[in-house]
Amino acid sequence: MRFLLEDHIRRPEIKSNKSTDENHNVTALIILYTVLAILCAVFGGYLFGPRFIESNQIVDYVETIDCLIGNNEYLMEVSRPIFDCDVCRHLKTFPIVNNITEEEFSDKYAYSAVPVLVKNAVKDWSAMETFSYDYFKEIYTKDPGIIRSVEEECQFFPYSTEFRSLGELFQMQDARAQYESGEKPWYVGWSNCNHQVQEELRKHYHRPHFLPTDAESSAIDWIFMGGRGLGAAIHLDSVRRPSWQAQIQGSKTWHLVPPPECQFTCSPLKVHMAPGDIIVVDTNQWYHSTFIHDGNVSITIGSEYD
Ligand SMILES: *[C@@H]1O[C@H](CO)[C@@H](O)[C@H](O)[C@H]1NC(C)=O
Ligand SMILES: *[C@@H]1O[C@H](CO)[C@@H](O)[C@H](O)[C@H]1NC(C)=O
Ligand SMILES: O=C(O)CCC(=O)C(=O)O
Ligand SMILES: [Fe+2]
Repeated sequence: MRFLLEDHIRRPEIKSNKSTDENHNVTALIILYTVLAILCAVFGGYLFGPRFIESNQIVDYVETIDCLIGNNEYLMEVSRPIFDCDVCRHLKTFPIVNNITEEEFSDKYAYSAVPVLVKNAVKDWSAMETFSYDYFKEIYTKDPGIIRSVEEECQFFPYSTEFRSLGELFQMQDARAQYESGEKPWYVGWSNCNHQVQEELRKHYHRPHFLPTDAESSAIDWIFMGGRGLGAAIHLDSVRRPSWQAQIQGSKTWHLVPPPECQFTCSPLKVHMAPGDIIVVDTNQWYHSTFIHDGNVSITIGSEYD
């Protein structure tokens, strides 16, 4: 869940001394939210359920989207812009291309909210041979200042694990880190906002060749790592910009679900990512979840662009 809580929960007017008008707005929002929560609890299964039943993996997160997705999500639902269903009306399957030029990418995908998977898009990235649990552990723990700054300033998503920080992730036993059988599974994600680490990481990858030359890339890298059977539960981000993600090792399936206003116009989409593939998704517009397959621990790196 890569949303900025501050944007949606800790609005200044909620915390500071406020005028009566603003109080009314807050009250209205709370009432709206409560009504939505009740409607969702009653009708959520109907609204969100039927389209998912086709796929077995999906059953897990039908339950998640069924109205138990937490308070923040409602505030986000209320405040996010309406999705233009024309974007997804004709998408029956996830768009996949084998090669794409910058021009075609700019025309069709860069800012359209149409997702795309580019097969074998990673060329000569040493990340493919370098990135591993041990590699990340080494670069983050060789200097206690790094892990401290990352814990204070960057985001960490423990998903279903007990880890509360990147530091804790790197303290697990080797057998578990290597996903030996019988060990407890794990899957986490984090942003890197440390310059030293960024410099090191960027020796091993470049921005995708098809991104528009004038697109500004975020300085923040996102890494998702972990093994089979886990993944990110369905959610919507509010990072404002679309993002790309490259599969470095292992494989995962992405499931995209159009927002409620397009439930009857657009289909859910899914796509499988193998090492070397790059996916581009506007995670602010598509609800999304991921599922990691058997085999090597999945490692991805990505970033936002505009
Ligand atoms: C993709 O297309 C570009 C230009 O059209 C070409 O230079 C490049 O070699 C192609 N890559 C692959 C993997 O086909
Ligand atoms: C796991 O990764 C290694 C190289 O890192 C590769 O040779 C092997 O085929 C991968 N295994 C699977 C199941 O993909
Ligand atoms: O790759 C994952 O498991 C989740 C990625 C995600 O949620 C995102 O990039 O917004
Ligand atoms: Fe996300």
